[in-house]
Amino acid sequence: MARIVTIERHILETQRQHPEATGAFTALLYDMALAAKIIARETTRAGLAGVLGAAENHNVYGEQQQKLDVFADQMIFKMNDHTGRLCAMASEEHEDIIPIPPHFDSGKYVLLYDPLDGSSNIDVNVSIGTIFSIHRKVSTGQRGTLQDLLQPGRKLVAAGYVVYGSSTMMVYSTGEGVHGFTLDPGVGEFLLSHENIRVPATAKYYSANQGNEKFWTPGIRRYVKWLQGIEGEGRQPLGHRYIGSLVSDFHRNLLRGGVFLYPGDLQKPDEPYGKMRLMFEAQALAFLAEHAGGYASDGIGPMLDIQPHSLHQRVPLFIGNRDLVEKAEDYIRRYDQEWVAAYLPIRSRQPVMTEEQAG
Ligand code: P6P
Repeated sequence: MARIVTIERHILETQRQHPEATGAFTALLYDMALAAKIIARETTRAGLAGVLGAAENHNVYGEQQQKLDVFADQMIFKMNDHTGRLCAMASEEHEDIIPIPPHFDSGKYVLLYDPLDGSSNIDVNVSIGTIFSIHRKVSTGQRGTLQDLLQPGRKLVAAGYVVYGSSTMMVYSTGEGVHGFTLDPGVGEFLLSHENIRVPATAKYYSANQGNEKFWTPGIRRYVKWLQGIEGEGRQPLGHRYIGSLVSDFHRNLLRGGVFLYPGDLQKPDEPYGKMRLMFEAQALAFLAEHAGGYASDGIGPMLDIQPHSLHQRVPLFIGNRDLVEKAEDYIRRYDQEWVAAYLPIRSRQPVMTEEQAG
């Protein structure tokens, strides 16, 4: 009989290799797994429990919040606010840093999360996902500050996602490989199903919203033609797969090989950075991609080396097989100087923090 490894057991075994790691880190990952099980249950019942339909309030991007969004956001907060493991949190659904309530202890990690990415897909029963990442506290004060959140991805201690699809899977890494667990609803446990995931050397797919082609820069247009085997000598075309739910597109490309791209463009010259959120989507997935042998870039350089300047900073995202992502950087270097000139000054902005926020 195959070894049955629950996520708890796997986290503990991984942590044993880090004697300096306290149980807090293990428990924090366990808490995320528990939140995922509860969100999975609600997601499955979404069509039935009257959870569907837009909530009256909107999120910071002006997007109508789906009730399941609100539920997932609150679930993750309530699972983590009292444990004493975190000194602060940040959510894609909240404009500012989420402090730990003063009557709870403050801990040595910060948690950033997108509670339910792709929420516009809820009503049409398309897979959606939760994305999370964990940084160590670096500020000197008692409680967490913006300085603890605005760290480059290279400093992450862990990241992961949950994909609520045909089955519910949780994929995470603490820097020791990328591991996938599938939820056995009968038992209510995540069981190890994909140990040490590596991006396949040969890619099968590219993922892009072709509906945006009219707005793409010259370099991106040529790059996608290259992916399609139209440009470039004798290339085999990649299949086009685009679900419109980042976690699902990323997950498929991680397992089958491929590249996901959401480029910036010059529709609005002062907003050349595209749609993806650095702190709630791109950093976490870039951490996983690199630890699975892949790579992630904003088209200029490694996503993990970008020094964030604001919590809701958006970045272009190219992520998947390293050779495919680096090819995107080549095309941008060669053909998109105008776009680069518009984007670089924004990319290199310094964080704006008050004395207190700088910890
Ligand atoms: P578009 C969902 O809203 C999301 O943030 C990601 O999950 C997804 O990859 C992307 O937006 C889809 O965006 O503009 O192609 O619909």
